[in-house]
Formats: sequence, structure tokens, C-alpha cells
Amino acid sequence: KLYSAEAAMAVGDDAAKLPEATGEARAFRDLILAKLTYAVGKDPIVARDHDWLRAVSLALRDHIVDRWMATTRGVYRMGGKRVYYLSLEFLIGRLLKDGLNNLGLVATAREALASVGVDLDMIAEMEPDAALGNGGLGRLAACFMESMATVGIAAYGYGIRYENGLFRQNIVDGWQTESPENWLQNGNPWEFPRREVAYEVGFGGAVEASDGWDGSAIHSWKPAETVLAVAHDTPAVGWRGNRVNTLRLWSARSLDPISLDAFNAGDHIGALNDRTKVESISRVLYPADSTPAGQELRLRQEYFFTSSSLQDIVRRHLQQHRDIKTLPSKAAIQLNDTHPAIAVAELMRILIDIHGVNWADAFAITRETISYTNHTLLPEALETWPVPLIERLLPRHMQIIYAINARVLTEARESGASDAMIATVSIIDESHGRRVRMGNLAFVGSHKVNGVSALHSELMKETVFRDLNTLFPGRITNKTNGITPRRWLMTANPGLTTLLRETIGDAYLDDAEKLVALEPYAKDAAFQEAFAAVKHANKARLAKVLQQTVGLRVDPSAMFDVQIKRIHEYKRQLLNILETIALYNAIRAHPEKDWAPRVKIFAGKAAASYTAAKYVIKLINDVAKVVNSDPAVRNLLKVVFMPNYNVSLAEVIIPAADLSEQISTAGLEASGTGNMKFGLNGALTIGTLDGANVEMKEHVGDENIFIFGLKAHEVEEKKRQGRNPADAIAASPALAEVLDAVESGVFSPTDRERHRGTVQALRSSDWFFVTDDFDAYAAMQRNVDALWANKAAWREKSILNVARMGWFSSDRTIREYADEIWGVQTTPVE
Ligand code: B1N
Repeated sequence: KLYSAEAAMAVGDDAAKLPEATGEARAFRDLILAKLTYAVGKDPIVARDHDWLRAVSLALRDHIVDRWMATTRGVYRMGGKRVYYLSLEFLIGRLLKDGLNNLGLVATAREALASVGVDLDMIAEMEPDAALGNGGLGRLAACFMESMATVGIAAYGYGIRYENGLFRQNIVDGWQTESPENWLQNGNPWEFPRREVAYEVGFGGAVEASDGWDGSAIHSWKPAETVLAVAHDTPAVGWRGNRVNTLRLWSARSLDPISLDAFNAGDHIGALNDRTKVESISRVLYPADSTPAGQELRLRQEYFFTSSSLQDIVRRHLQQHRDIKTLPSKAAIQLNDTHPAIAVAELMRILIDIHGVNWADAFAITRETISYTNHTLLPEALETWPVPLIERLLPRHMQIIYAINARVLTEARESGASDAMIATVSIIDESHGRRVRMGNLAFVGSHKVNGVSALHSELMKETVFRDLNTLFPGRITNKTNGITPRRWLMTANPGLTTLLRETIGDAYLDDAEKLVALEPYAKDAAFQEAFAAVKHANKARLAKVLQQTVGLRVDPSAMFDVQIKRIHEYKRQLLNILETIALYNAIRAHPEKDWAPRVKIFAGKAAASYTAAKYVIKLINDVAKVVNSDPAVRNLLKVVFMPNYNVSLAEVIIPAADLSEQISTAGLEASGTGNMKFGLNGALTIGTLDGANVEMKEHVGDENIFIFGLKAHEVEEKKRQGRNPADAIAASPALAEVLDAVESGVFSPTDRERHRGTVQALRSSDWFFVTDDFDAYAAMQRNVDALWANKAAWREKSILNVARMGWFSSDRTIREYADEIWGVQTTPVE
């Protein structure tokens, strides 16, 4: 043996004082030391924290790779169907702790590192977040990757390897500013570049038509530009490491790395500019959540990753099965929203132009292979592209889209559709200039189309897809979102995980629905104490982070009332902060009442160009400044905005929350997934009957959730009738007082005009029904206070939330997709 751990440690005098690792931990320690030496190139006595992080990640990666190869070999041998999840976003976060957890190596790694004087938790926190997504849609894709591996599906995720993921949010004088986040700067131990897996993706140019042998037209697209898509693979580990799937992310490379003509002509800088332009396709994630970017570069990103992924899928299929016509029985392609919807036209192009399949067969293959998930109905959020843009960038696809549309409209006509119906089912929107509706393209090219909560799927049938639903009845189905309990319970909340194991055993680890075994303990005084102690420890941990990051001291025994998510008008952080002001007023007016001490915690990013959302952040910070320095409410109310919300921060905040704010305008939040993470960690929800809140209420029981406000159909009804927000304001003295204060600059003494615009928007239009719901929300918050005063009652409901949230595991969601959309087998829950 060239190298021994003992020899390495003997160099340091401290070595003797370190705890000995034994058994598995000893072997893991030796592997870590070997990685540190031979892969990182560092002597243990000079290694820095980053070196240890890299070494332990590489050591874990070896364990993962063994299982990865076994999985891939197994899939090939079985010759079964594969699932392909196409998503422009994967909001992954960190991978070390989650990988260790899924391989059952957390304790081993901790012991191994301790034996060389390194703290696992400390170095794990140095790992940068992979933030290749904006919010719920991207995080859902990451949960699905983990669940697909867990329930035994041969799945590939396909997306873009952005060099810069979501921006870093800085709070400067209460305002959001953005800076780029360079997650790859210290290298990425989890990915494997596959230079040999590269595809050409074309843009622009023209379509040439010629006659085929039977007189039919043959179309050949001659792109003007070509970009190379290079694969980078990251293993996706399932629970207990039973399976390891692949996340394949594409990076754009110039085919001709420097333009040789320009270079030889002496234009050295210009020669590199082309390369920079081409490679900008995978440079940065569009920071828009629930709003389409509408820029040419975004369309290029969408086509870039869709085309390379489909080329890869078809290559793999032909290599193994030879016959392109068997594709639907061997591949299921799921479109995560419309971002990859061009797949419908691209697969048709590949089948017809490259593989010579006739139109009817090509369309049948396409439709049987593809399915589409819709994640929002906000009209301004539905993707459409100007016809001239698609014509210029993807001329052959535009022809195919017209041809698909002609057939759909003919079919509609034959089934007696009116002109109005023809106009709404058409892939081309004629009402705002000519635009391609990507949702309609995805719909007609899919055998199943799903929403992400029961309410949302019903609203799909009544609103955006009403006529398409009539034309293709049964195509729309519901698949209520879920979250992976491995990351959101086991990794994020080890204290609760351990308590649950001690109480109900291990079965829930493999089947989250077995958490119901906890129900009998909900009233048990001893269990309540232990449960509350775990929550308190999590709150103390968050309090420490608050002190370190924003310098605010909070009392961990106060109620932690949390709203963390993207900042959006429809999510109504404004409703929350206005009610906070009302509470502040009420406490000052009646300091003698026994108020429930609260810490109001906010976090979330606003899209860089979303002015109204940025003012909400500023208002929260303005209110925080006034409230936190007012001795009149000192121990009763604190307000804090935590900067740079991301997956890792969520993992610290959620286990520490008592109250979860899910207060979107009813009908507008497609599902929500944060709501589920909070419930699973024992927070009670205050929320509207929106998205998956509706189903959470059904599962946890009406008495264990605080529901308030207008329902989706009531919001619609009010919109139809036309309402004046002034009426709601006049009817609510508390709201009127709050609005007057904000408007007159009570919270912005250095710029009294600052929040005038925000208040006037509420007075004049209030698109998101903040004024309508204010009183119901405030009243429900007082019910929350009352329950908080009864510790045993609060804890009982909190425990029942944990016990009844198992259904919201993404394992359940994925099994439904597998059974009802993809037609693939899953391993049964034992
Ligand atoms: O998708 C999540 C849901 O839980 C949320 O309710 C929903 O708002 C979210 C364009 C989106 N819908 N649409 C987007 C993201 C990025 C983008 O460029 C739209 N995100 C959602 C998971 O189903």
C-alpha cells in the first residue's frame, strides 16, 4: 500500500487526540484521504475546508457511480420503457447531504471526517447551491428526479447546464439588488462532462423541398447557424441507493471555436465574439418565475435543449431497438410546462425529414410519446412566440406547426365547432399580432395533459383549455404535486426524523403515508414535549442564522410565522405585511392584551425587472425597521426579511416554522409545494382555498388548518360584476388606517412618497383582491393567536399535520404519472 491513513495522520501531532474511526467509517475515511491526495492533490495537513468538501464529495461519488453503472446496465438489459423529463429548470440545491442520506452514509461520513478533525456539517454548508431554476417548477423537477429513482423508474432528466443559475439577491438599504452567482467557480464534483455526446442544433436558414420517389415532398432544412450541445451528466440517487438515474444537462459550444477566417484576417477579438455569442445560449437562467421572458435568446435556449435531448433520445432508441416506430412503447417524454413544447414540431421533423416516416404515423408516434404538464393559468404567463420570429429561427418547425394546426382545425370544423371555438383551439393566436400558442401546440401533440392540483386541473378545463378539452375529452388529467420526504424531512430535519423513528419505527422512511401511525401520539403529553423540543431546537438554529445574517435577535419561543417563496403580486406578500402593520397598531393601542409573541419572517426573490415586487420587499424592510426598534412592541412583534432565499435557506427555515403563509388569491397558485414542506415539518397553514391547499385541508382535516378568504369562483364572480376596492377599504377601519399610514410615509420618513404607488394601486384596481380578503385574513390570524395560547392544542394539530402529510410525497405523484401517463412499471411499496 503506497499510502496509509495512519501515515498521513501521524504527521500531525494532534492526530492522537482525534477519535478513531472503525469499520465502515474507517474504510470511508481511507477513501476520503485517497481522494484528497490523488484527486484534489492536497496533503491532509495543509488541506482547507474546500479541499475536504471536494474529497468527501468524490468519495461519496464513487459509491454512487457503482450503483449508477449497475442501474444503467440493468435498464439496457431489460429493454424496458424509459421516461424522459424535459425541463428548462432543475432547482437542485446541494447534493452532499442528500446523497449521503440516500446511501445511508451520513453517520459513516460524520465519523470518518471526525477522525481527521473535520466537521461534516460545517463543510457541507460550503457546497454551493445548484440553482438552475426559479422556484416551484424547477424544484418540482428536482424532487421528481429523486422520486423517479426511488420508485424504480428508468428516467433521464434533460435540461441546460447554466453557467450562472439564479442571481444572488442582496438587500441594500432595504432594496433588492442582483449579482451573478457563480456556482461552478470551485468546480463541480457531481458532474461528468461527456465531450463525445454532442449534437448539432441548427438555427435560421431555409427549407429546401424536393420530390420523393412517390411524388411526395421531401423537406430539408439548411440552417444558417449551428451550435454544438455537449452533455454533462449528474447522477440522481434514489432512496437507499436502489437506483441511480441520470440528469443530462447541455452546454452550448461553438462548432468552430474561433472563427478561423476572421482570425487569419487579423481580427482576433472579433473571431472570439462569435464564439461568445453562440455559447451565451447556456450562459444564464432567465430569472422569470411565472412570466415568459419573450426574448429571442430564451427561444434559442428552449430549442437548443429540446433538440439535443430529442436527438439523444432517438439515437438511444435506434441503437437499442432499431425501429423508430416502436418509440412510444420505449420512451415517454414529459414536457415540464411549455418551455420544451417545440418538441412536438421537432420530433415530427426528425421522424418525417430524417427518418422518412409519413405524416400520419409521425403524428401518432409523437402524440403517443409526448405528454405535457401545465403549471400556471395566469394569462400573462402563457408562452406565445411571434410567428415571424419562429419563421426566421425555425423555418421548418413553422411549416410543421401550420400543418398540425390545419389538421386540428379541420377536425374541429367537422365536429361542428363555431368560429369562436376555432379561434381558441387554433395554435395560432390572431388577436395580438400572429403568435404561436405554445400551450395549444403542447396540448394537441400530447396524449395526456395534466395540471398540478385538483383545483388547477379543473380550472384548466374551464378556462384556458376549455375548447380543447371539449374537442379532446379525457386528455386533461390531474397529478397533484408532491415533495421528496428525503430532502424535506430526513435531510432538513434530522431531529424530527429521529424522533419519528423512535416513536413509530422505520416503515415511514420507505412509505411516507405510514406517517399516519403517528396519529395516536398527537394527544400524548410526553410525545408532545419531545416534539416541541425538536421544534424549539430548530427554531434556536434559525434564530442563530438570523442573528448572523441580519443581526436581529429573536426569541425562539415566539411564534415563527413564515412566508418564503418568489415575490409576486398574486402570492400576496403585500396582504401579509399590511396585516402585520394592523397587528402592530393593535398591539400599541392595547398593550395590555395577551398577544401571541410573533416573529414575521419573509424571504424570496423578485424578478429583476418586476418593479411592484421590488417595492414589496422594500416595504417589508421599511416596516421591519420601524417595528423592530419600537420598544412598545419589543417582545411581541419582530419583522425580518432574510436575503438571498434559496433551497439551502429553505432547509433551515422550514423545520423551524410554526405558521406557514399560503395566502395567494384563490385560483391563481397552480399548486404550491412549499405549503407541503411546511406541513410535513409540523407548521400549521394559514391559507386560501387555492392550489394544493384545498387537498391539504382534505388530508389534515378542517380543524387542523386555518382557511380564510374568497374562493376561486367567488373571485371570478366579483371580477365579472366589477367591484370598487374603496368599498372594502371603507368597510374596514383597520385596513383604512394601515393604508393611510403607508401612503403618507409613516414607514418611509426619508421618502414619504415611496409607497404611495403601491397603495394607490390597491385603491384603484387591486387586481389580487388584497382589500377584499384583508378582514377575513386578519380575523383568522386572531384565531391563530388563540390557538397558540393553548400549547397542547397547537401541538396536537401540528403533530396531526405531520402524520397526515405523507400523501404529498412526490413518490405518490410519480407513481400516478407512471400508471396513468407514462405506462411504466414501478417497484411496489412493501
Ligand atoms: O409551478 C409549481 C407550482 O407549485 C406553483 O404553484 C406554480 O406557480 C409554479 C415560467 C413558471 N408555474 N409557472 C411557473 C416558471 C418559470 C417560467 O419561466 C413559468 N412556475 C410555476 C410546480 O407545479
